[in-house]
Amino acid sequence: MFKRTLCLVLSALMVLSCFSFALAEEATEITFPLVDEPLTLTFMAPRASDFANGYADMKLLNEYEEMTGIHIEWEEVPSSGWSEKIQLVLNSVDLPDVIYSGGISTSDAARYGKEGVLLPLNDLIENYTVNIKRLLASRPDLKKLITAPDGNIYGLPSIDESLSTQVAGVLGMNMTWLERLGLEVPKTLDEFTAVLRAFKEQDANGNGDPNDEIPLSLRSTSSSNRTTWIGSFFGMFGVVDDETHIMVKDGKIIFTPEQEGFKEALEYFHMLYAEGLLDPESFTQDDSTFYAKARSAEGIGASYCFSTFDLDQNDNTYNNYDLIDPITDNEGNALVNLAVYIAGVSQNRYMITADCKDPVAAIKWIDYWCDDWENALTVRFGYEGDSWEWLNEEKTQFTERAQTPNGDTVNQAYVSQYTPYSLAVMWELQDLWRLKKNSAPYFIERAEKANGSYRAVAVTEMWPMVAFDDETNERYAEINTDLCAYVENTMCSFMVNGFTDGEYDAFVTKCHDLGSDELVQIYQTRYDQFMAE
Ligand SMILES: [Ca+2]
Repeated sequence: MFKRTLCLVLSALMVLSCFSFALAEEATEITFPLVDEPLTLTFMAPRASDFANGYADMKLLNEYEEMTGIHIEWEEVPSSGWSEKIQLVLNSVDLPDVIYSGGISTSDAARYGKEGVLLPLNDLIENYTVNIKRLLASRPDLKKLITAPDGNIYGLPSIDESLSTQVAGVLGMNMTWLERLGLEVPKTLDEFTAVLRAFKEQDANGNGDPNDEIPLSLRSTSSSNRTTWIGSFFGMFGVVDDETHIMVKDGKIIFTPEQEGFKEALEYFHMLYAEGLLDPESFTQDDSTFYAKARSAEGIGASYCFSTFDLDQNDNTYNNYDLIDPITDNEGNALVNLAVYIAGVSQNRYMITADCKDPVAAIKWIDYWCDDWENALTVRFGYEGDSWEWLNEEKTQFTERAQTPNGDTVNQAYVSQYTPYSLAVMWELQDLWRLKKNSAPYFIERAEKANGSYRAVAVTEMWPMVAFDDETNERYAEINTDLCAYVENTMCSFMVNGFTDGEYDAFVTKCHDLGSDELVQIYQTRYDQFMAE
């Protein structure tokens, strides 16, 4: 499809070039090339550890280069080190033209925008985009969410409103191990613990070595963000957590370490750690290490995962993983976290810096991929007819294919030869996802499970991750940076080393000393303002 579009566009262009004056009117379609003279732009972007190719070698991006006349020099940063690196870059004099896919917080975007490091995109969107302008007009909720307190938009979001992205994480379990040991799927906290112990003690992977099982392994999002996944588990104790350590309950902002259940959750995970039930690498391993374990003959017992991700990444040679319902406390209550305020919106995934050689070309470059239609699917999944396809001529239904025509399995590694896949910046809105027929059975099962048993017990309120005004943001950053680092380090230390009641009290006291009450007030004021808008 992409090639066909390219040919159509190129031939249309030859005709159109004679009448280029007509394009001075408001743009209603995108015309190529995007520039009159060849242009080179530098894009800084995160590279996932399991990318088959770098951006510069991705076929789709290379074809787009011919189409646009814009050569991209990609400056890749390993995903795991993105947060640290991008802060250094934004504080340096050596800025790329565009910051692609990796993202920064809304408050950082507002601050760097105010400081003139990032360009406001409002006029560029208004005057030079087709898709972005149209979609923002149709989705005022999105526009409100991505607009900084000063009225400017400093970053474009990447949007994936597929139903499977609604909740923060789902629990995957090794069904092969359960069957081998004749165990039932656990439903309560006690049953879950009993299963983990059985995994450890009864040679669950069946290799004759009773000491090599990893009953529970967790992913570590990044070196500065090691507890996001484990926070999803805290629902078994009546509280959920993420890297902000801020939640909303009955309209009130709450600081999670002060909530009932938080301490019990840390005690529980320390118990798992001390008994050898929790993978010691849970807070340090990157995705490739994690997935290698899950796919290996030895396998893992359980983990939290994205609902659409297979823990074995479509390779069930040794182990068959499946999703199970949320684990409840022993009274039958469960709680899970939502992914984000508007499900599937990742903010500030495309930012143009003050040093950009050609901001107009840069905004046009991304506009093409944000069409909420075939281009959005293409940049995410690859070519139509290869890794996904329309099921009828009217294009009212599409499906992801399990295999390409070559017989290759369509998985992340395959797709990432062609496109940035999950790191692509695209706008896939709900209306597009409603056209999808799922081919791989686990997609349907997982989406249903996530939207059934998980969504049913998900929190109903959430901090919308909007930015603060400049003055507030300075104070917010002063408190938040140190406080979050302290909470994060202490959580990891408590789970690994254990803690006494006195040490926990000292932890909460130190959080107060670091300004947790003022931080809650800062969030509350902005939350009230946002809800009233
Ligand atoms: Ca074993």
